[in-house]
Amino acid sequence: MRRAAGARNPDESPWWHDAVFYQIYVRSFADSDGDGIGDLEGIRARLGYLELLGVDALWLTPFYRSPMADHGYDIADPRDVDPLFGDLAGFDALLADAHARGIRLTVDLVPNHTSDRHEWFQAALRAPRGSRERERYHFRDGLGTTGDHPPNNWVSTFGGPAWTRVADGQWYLHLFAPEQPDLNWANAEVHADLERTIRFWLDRGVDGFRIDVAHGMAKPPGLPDMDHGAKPPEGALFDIRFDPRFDNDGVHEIHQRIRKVLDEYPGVMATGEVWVTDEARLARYLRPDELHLAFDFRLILTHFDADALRGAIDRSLAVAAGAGAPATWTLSNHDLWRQVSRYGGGAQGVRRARAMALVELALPGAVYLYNGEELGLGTVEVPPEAMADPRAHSTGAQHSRDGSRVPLPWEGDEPPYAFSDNADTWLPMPADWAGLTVEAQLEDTGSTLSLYRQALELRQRHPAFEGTELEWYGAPAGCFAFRRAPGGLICVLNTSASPIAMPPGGVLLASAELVDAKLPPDAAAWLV
Ligand code: TEU
Repeated sequence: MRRAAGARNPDESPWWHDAVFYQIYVRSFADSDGDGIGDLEGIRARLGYLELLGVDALWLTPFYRSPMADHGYDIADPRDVDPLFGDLAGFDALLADAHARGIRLTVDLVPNHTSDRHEWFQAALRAPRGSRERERYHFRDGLGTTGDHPPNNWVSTFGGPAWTRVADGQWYLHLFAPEQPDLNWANAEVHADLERTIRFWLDRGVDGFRIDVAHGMAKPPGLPDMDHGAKPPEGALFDIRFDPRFDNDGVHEIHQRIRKVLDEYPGVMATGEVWVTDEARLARYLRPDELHLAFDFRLILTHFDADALRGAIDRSLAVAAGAGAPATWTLSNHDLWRQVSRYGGGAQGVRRARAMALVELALPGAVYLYNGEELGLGTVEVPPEAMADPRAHSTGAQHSRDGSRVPLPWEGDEPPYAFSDNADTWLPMPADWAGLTVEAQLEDTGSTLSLYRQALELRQRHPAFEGTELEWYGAPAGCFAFRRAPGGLICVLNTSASPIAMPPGGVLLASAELVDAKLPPDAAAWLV
């Protein structure tokens, strides 16, 4: 039974403990004004779809005032809506309508950096070195007699040096694009301004935040060089032992301050984008006075292999349990290849993605879906001349994130599939998506959209999903089976090449048709 937004029963666990969040990449969801770019009114007009799909909450990517160098992750004013996406009144209308449908709304918070067009950065450029204006960012003199070498050897996540030189010869730090200068979190004004932003959106009624680069913000004293030759342990990302740019201890004090503000607003939460894979270090972000949830990207980084997936699930559960927080599962977002493509693409990619949807939605904890995964969309090959991602521009087309950001197909047989009434969408839409539109899948009981709808409904209503414990069964090679306790849901995954017999029980849902009561390869099933 859906719990009404804002009306939480204090005896129950908080709503976000097992919520299904749906990430809306605002540019790509639905365009209401014909400029070929998605907007807030487009989302409002499609809330009925989201209710039908059965998600509990939305995460909107940044829709704030921005020159859009990184499509909104470069913010010039975090307390206003960019005219491209609408206005504050439109935001309030969207929020009210979402709540009226029982859907909560969370928004993106980007504390690590601003846009280079933010008034603070513009003032810093005009001000002299050593000024209060420059103190809000990381300005430094360069190395060498003429100062024309960057202050240290850090590289930007988007490629190239993490430093850009300004007119008077100083350099400023940007861990992302040059248009995204890093804020100096040792500066009190920076703290005060984020608090203002948090209160601004909470006072309007949002239910929480997704915090961008939540392992960033704090920088090590003295900004020591990174060791470009050091290799973090297999699978690890941004390991502080090898990379001083991220996951510095000072970040936790920042999260504690954020949490203090959030705690003044009952029922609100924050999920951190924490690209830290070391278990103990990740768990620190989930301490009771820090983040409520933190994405664990292990599942995304794991290939379609039952043993490897089981290992990833176990590690995520252990981190969460150790921290006393729910696990936070996700299989895709706007930065990564869509799961259909990661698992091999084509029909096989779709089969595997459907199987993994059932695995993910069977797990205890919170789940984040990324818009379009419920349609089985793959990552699209965007022609180089159409690429819009700053990462593609600085590091090459193979690193473009555009292919996972193509607008969603709603209806009809050809682009723009009712995403917009303008055929010139901000990224071109493929000609072969007619079979993948919402319209084409809605009435088709075998469609991926129908699978997600059924799965979400069962997850929300069926008592088998109760409880936070998970027990593994013995299973044939290439397969796994787990049971939720005390609810009793059994989830079986087959990544092997042969059909497998299933444990006794009635089948609630399967990602593929059973063959002689056996689960085919590249499939998962739920039983009770
Ligand atoms: O991403 C931050 C981030 O750490 C990712 O770029 C990560 O390195 C990558 O996905 C791993 O492959 C966030 C946003 O999600 C992204 O869209 C922004 O471009 C970035 O921050 C800067 O704000």
